[in-house]
Amino acid sequence: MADNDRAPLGVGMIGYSFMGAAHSQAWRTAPRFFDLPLDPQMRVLAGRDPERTAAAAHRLGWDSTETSWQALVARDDVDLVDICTPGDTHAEIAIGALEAGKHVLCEKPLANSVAEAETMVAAAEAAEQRGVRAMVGFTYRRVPAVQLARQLVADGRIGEVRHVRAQYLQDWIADADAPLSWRLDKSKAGSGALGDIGAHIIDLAQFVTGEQITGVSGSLRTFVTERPVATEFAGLSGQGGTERGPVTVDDAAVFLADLSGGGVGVFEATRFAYGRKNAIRLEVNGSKGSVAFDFEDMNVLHFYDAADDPVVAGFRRIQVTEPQHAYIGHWWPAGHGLGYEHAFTHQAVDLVEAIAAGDQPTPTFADGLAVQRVLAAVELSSESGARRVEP
Ligand code: SOE
Repeated sequence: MADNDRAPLGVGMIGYSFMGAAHSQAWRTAPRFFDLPLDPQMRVLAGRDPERTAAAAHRLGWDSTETSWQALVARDDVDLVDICTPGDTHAEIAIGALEAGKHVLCEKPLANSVAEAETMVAAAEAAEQRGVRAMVGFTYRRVPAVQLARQLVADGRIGEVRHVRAQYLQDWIADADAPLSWRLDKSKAGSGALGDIGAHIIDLAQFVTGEQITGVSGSLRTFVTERPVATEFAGLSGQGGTERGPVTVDDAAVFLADLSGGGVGVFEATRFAYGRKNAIRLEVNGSKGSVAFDFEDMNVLHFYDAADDPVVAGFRRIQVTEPQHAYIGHWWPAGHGLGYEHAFTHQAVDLVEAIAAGDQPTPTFADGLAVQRVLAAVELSSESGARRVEP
């Protein structure tokens, strides 16, 4: 039931795998830990398989189901459409929902191409004129330690940005016998490590520095070119059969980047870093100091102030768990820490608050398009051998 003194916000979600589960957790917890101006109601989950969708709706906490995104979007009790599907469906669903007057939250990357992303931005800008909002799901921005890093840079605490060093390291397909999934199929995912996890570090670098990537020189690799076809798959793992199929995306992406403030960046996204399960590392070196974040120690930010007394200078290990830090006051006492899932809750909170205030939530679809342009520039540089490609 909707909370009596707050207007309901009917939510419909499409897709119920890894991201669907993370977003469902966010919709369940957001109104219970944050005083929201609207009351999110988990109205409907859409999936193609009726039985599996019904089971997922029961497990994840959705009131009803539909077997098509069109039926979900058409419902009068849906005010916001949450897209948790592979990238090949983002454009048609987001544009359909925006044109139907529904707010949209779309998982990253925004689309599988710059052209698609441009059509989504156009639809979002037209919908904004009617008070309809759209956000793209770069959730790592909403980790409190990342928020603190951005604040320190914005406050000039590290001076002018000279270096960005960004890595996103996973190993879930380092085993050549790990089966195929939609993330390894270009027609579904658009690209491999580059778009799936490289997109995150591109957005993080631009978010924390407040600068844009203005040129890249990149190289993509596919180490394993065919794999067993999956007989079952969930999240990031599954079972393969005897049939084999082609890998049509990159396994790893590395690139150099120019930053709009004159600095330089080194980026690495791979699914073959054995031992690294979800290691996101960002270090920004400036003219007056540095900040460094490692998702494997996600409640901590390291900060170096070059003005410190050399006798006692060193990286400060800041526990970002004080009530003064972003979002923390709504959760636990100092030192208890947050997890991967909390950034999804923060994402839902910020979206609901923006909708209620009539503000534009961030990251916008235009922010998503900016990331898409960098992805395309890295792909072009890798394919052409061009030393520098502008996004
Ligand atoms: C797989 O790499 C994945 O699920 C990404 O798609 C998500 O965006 C990331 O948060 C976790 O890993």
